[in-house]
Amino acid sequence: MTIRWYPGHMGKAKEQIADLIKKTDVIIEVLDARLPDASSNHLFAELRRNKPCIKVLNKNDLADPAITRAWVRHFQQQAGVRPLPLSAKQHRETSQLLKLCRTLAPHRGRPGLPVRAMVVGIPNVGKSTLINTLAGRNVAKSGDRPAVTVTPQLIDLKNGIVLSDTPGLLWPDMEDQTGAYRLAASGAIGDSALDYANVGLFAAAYLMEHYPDRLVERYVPDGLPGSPAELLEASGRRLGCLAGGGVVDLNRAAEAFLREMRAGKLGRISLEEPPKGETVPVCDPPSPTEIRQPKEPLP
Ligand SMILES: Nc1nc2c(ncn2[C@@H]2O[C@H](COP(=O)(O)OP(=O)(O)OP(=O)(O)O)[C@@H](O)[C@H]2O)c(=O)[nH]1
Ligand SMILES: [Mg+2]
Repeated sequence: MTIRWYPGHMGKAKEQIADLIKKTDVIIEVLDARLPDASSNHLFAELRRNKPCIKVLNKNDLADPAITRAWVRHFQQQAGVRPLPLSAKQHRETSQLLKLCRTLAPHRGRPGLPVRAMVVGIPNVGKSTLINTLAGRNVAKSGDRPAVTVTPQLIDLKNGIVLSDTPGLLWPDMEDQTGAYRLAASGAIGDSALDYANVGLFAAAYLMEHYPDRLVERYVPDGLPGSPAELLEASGRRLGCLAGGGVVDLNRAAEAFLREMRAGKLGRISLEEPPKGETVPVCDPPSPTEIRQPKEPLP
């Protein structure tokens, strides 16, 4: 099944963002650290032109640390881009972002002349959560489903920085269907536009190839089965997704499997890696705070 999701409010939001960007000093593009390329909307690169851009690799607490380090090196090669992995719920990590905003807009940040930073990204990557953490209170509505924010909102942090929260934006033609399936697996696509069984099979196939031990540990102690469908059947049985007669309900099994993966129950997992064989120029390594791992044990 082809995945495409471009609900009505996104067209209007695109125009509003294009307008707002003219009065913006720094663009904060929030990506999902588990799928930084699939969660990049190339429209933002076009709209921002030469303005400085911080690419926040959010949900870092859920992503594979080694792969995130490789993505940081990848983004360091892009002109005008500063990558910053973090977890939007962690206040200490997000404060780095404000420092970086001030550094990138040195001509502003004074009373009456605040740094104007716009937070953009695809749906459900954590834009509003990030703003709430930076503000220290719930000023923007957030929730665990895509398209919670549908209109832009300005938030004055009263510390020389004004943020704008914006609706998550996708693109109408999803030609890259592998990317679309990664987005769906991560939770960025509305339920109405996807078929859970297919997305679950896609995620199961990827995890069987890249993280087989995690699957064995959680669902199949006797060893990996031969196909993604059999894996979903085994996980569905473990998670109690049964239809009549003790048969596993594949749709429910796929939904439960994705829910577990998204919540980090399988440990820290990334769904894509930077292009192989990339020549990485010698440059400053990411600062310890950029690659610091959370101290909490894996779920
Ligand atoms: N584990 C984890 N969850 C996060 C993080 N940041 C946000 N979330 C969760 O991701 C979900 C989406 O967060 P939102 O802040 O509403 O995302 P958004 O980008 O504003 O989404 P839209 O408004 O729909 O575009 C919520 O359930 C958040 O709790 C993070 O760093 N780690
Ligand atoms: Mg939002």
